[in-house]
Amino acid sequence: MLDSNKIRADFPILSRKVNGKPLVYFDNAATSQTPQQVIDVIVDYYSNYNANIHRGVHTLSQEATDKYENARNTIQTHFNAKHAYEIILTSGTTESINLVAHGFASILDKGDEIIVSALEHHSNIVPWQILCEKTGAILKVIPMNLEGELEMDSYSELLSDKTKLVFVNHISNALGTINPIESIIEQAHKVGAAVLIDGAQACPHVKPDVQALDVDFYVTSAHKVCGPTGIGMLYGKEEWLTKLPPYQGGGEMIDEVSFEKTTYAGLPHKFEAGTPNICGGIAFGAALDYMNAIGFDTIAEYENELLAYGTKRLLEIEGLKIYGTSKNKTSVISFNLKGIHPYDVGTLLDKMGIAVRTGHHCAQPIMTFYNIPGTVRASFAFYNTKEEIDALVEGVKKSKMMLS
Ligand code: 7TS
Repeated sequence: MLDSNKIRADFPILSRKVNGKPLVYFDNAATSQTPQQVIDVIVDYYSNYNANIHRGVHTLSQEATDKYENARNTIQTHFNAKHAYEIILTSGTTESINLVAHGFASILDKGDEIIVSALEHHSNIVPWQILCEKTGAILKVIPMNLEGELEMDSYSELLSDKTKLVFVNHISNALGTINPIESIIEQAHKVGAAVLIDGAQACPHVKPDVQALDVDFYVTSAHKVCGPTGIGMLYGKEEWLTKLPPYQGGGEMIDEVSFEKTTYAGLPHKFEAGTPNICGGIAFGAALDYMNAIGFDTIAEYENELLAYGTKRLLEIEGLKIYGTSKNKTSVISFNLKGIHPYDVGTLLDKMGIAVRTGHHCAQPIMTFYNIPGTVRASFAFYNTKEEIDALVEGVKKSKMMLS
């Protein structure tokens, strides 16, 4: 059982006020908050052993290198990757996807097909469109239904021996739908296509096992799992990472450099040019340690309770419609009030200290599908409470009265 009072005490920001009211933070899908345990790790790094890594013989550099590589091991264990060198530390999900898309430019031929889903964040759409422009590959889209689920029959029909790559999010950021990635991966592999799963929204809620999934690439950002911004990871199977060309050239990613010919470093350094976000990498490891100490089963059980309670309570409000009604979803509730713009609701909620996100959530094709400008999105984390959901419901009721 999750002790929310004890957990909330770990997050200093949760006791601040916004506009004179206690903060109710329901924008967790955009970024999660940071516990003191992770803040302490960041302070410790800059207070005690800030140094560049992989290159100094001095003590500070060695301490920083050890902690950074330990963090990579923590991430490897968390995702159950076979090798630590299959974990590439990047600036986040967006960079991880761009790295793979860049690499596939040298693999795809004109007329090859790549498949995306209708439920994607822009960062899992635009890099592939750029790839198609470069290579002449063709982008196909798995359609969605009104519940916000993927049409799996259509997916099966889209697959063929022309399909080279499929990229789908594990969980939709705009609607919370949990996609059937096991089946998506299995079917893609049957036609010889590789699969990239965007786990940015999944990692706060579940613990993916990349070997059990047999996924080729899995990407995420630390700031969604109680870590800092500007750091994330790309898991790639060794065979794929070996095949892909480097993404950026620079220091760290080379073996030997001359003006005649440069040879590249082995994994993971081949994809880690330049001085990385050292403190961020170490804090990413600490954030996963923090969440694992609570336990992902405990987190999921608690968040499911919040989702059920929030859904029931919000639906008590007349004229409120929820977008994304799959039975398989996480603690994200996207909604609108009839005849009222989501931005106006979000602005009034902020006056009451309640942080939600409004707009298209970087998933414009979903909004186009529902023919709406955007939604109000309340996304719950394990440190939220039912009392905060009550405050949201009261806030939405008040907003409705003021805006009708
Ligand atoms: N993919 C998904 C599914 C996401 O939700 C996000 C960020 C990204 C990719 C990009 O992650 P980044 O860390 O590289 O920026 N999603 C959101 C959101 O829903 N609101 O703000 C950011």
